[in-house]
Amino acid sequence: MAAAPSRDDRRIILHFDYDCFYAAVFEVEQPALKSLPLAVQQKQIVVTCNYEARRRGLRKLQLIKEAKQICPDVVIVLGEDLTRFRDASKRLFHFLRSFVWAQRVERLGFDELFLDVTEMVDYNVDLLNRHDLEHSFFHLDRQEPTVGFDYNATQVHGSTYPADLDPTGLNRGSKEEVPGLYTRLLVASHLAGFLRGQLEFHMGYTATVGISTSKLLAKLIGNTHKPNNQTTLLPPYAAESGVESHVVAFLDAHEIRKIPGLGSKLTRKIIAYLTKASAPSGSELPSESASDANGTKTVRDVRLCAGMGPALLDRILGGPGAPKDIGARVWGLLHGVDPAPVIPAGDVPTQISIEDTYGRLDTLELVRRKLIALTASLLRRMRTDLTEQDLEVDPGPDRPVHTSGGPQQLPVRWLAHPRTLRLSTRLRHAGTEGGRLVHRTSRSEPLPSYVFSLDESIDALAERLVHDSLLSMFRKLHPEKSGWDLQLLNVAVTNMVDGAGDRKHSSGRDIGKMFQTQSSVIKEATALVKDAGLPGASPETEGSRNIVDSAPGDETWEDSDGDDGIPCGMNCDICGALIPQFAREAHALYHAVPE
Ligand code: TTP
Ligand code: MG
Repeated sequence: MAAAPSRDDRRIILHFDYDCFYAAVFEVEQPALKSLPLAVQQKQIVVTCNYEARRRGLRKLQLIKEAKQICPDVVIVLGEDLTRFRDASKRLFHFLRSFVWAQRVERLGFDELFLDVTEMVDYNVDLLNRHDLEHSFFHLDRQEPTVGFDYNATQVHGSTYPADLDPTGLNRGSKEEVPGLYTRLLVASHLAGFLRGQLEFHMGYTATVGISTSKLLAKLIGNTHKPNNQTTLLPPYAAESGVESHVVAFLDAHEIRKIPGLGSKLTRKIIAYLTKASAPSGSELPSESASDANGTKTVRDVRLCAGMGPALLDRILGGPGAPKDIGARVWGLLHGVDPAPVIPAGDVPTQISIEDTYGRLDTLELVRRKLIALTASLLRRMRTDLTEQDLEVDPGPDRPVHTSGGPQQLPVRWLAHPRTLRLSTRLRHAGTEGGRLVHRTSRSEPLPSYVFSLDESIDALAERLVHDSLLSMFRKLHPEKSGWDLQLLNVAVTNMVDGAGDRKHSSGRDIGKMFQTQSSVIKEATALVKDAGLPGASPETEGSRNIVDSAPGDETWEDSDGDDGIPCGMNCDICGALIPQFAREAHALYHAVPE
């Protein structure tokens, strides 16, 4: 067996997974649902259910019919419209990110986050008073020494792996490891506990958190204690005289297909090889199809297979299209070595657009109604994507317990102001203009600043924007009174200008004033919301014009779902809908089950 790959455990990564996310979104909207068994339905499937339902025997990806048999009083809510989940996901992302220095937070799907808290943890480890660890203070802000929370640095917060380790026997900085890995993970565990408390107190959501030194390990270790819990993977991470690496011990029991980054194709090839290798006459490298590649194999099975190491993995997995270092990379993953960085999500999208297609749209009244509906969706997306919760208010106690009555609401402010409003249309039958085939036509005009008012209802603002701007833009695009047969309408805001001059970007200064509870701060924050978009947002007098798009197809146009910063997933082969990676399994079932 080849040597274990070398480790680099300088980073500290937290993985957040919100508990039964879709169900939690409904529970936050209607707290009365919390005590009832609740299932979220897409087509005939329970995509998720709350823990009360799970206690009564329901589980994710069950048929609705089955769920009703097992638990006749289950409350079923429809979850096919993803808007509320996307909105909640963004709110939670902005909230948690505001605590993290340099905003090093990556989103994975709607309900998972990776936080790189290395800097915050190292800063706080340096400040520990070794003589009085019990009364430690975690600094959330380098500039404001009073901002933070008290904690007891003699013990790890929450669950650990292994569960029953005597901390006095722990390696606290041998040559093989990053010095003080234990202390750094311990300090990180308190930060994780604090963030979970804040998430629950302010937003009403609980999460399951993993604490380790890479995205892979943080994600996997988090899964070990669910829900509303956290787990720290304790050192030693590298094997040392007489002591097994906890990383290896932890990963060994995992099926290889559960290792993030391995993917189903690689997993199949490895299983095919192992199956053949363990057969009595197995000598040649087997072809994937020639053997039973459906069995399950653990990380341990692979690690201990004769001759296993980067070179053999290269032979098993290499081939046309495979990365050159595939063997070393996979060998690393099997040992929990995952150098993938936490990639911060972009702050705000460059534009937001909403569109819909229509079977028949040939009167101005119909166009007006459709425009109002699209504009209302657009304004809702703007409020979700372009605002953030203002944290300059009292965050409550350090680890508050969320009681009934819903989360504490924080005021919001605009992060950016789009300056331009764009309307695009597509006729059912492409026309020609100047001899070119025309697919879409667009018109852009300055976006009126009243749309940034957070006091007015979205419906009222949508009507006003359609009445004042979009209808006249439409008439300029289609001067004929009728006779057009529209297939598509798209309303967009573009030309994004950073609207938060007061926004603090790095080093946790967002929360600099967070612990100041004076009402003056709250008043200031509220005033900010009211002002946002008014002085700064007077639209530039950009020339209004019709833009003709003569691209060969519509693929050059932004997808209405594509600019939200979530890894997009793939288009479904059957219905063409864009399905996030995590939802593909459910979506396939969705088609498989009769209406
Ligand atoms: P998960 O994190 O798998 O599930 P969960 O958050 O509901 O439950 P847990 O507490 O066990 O983590 O998925 C996140 C959300 O994604 C889930 O609430 C519903 C949705 N989802 C789908 O739409 N399709 C799927 O196949 C799965 C698994 C989830
Ligand atoms: Mg989850």
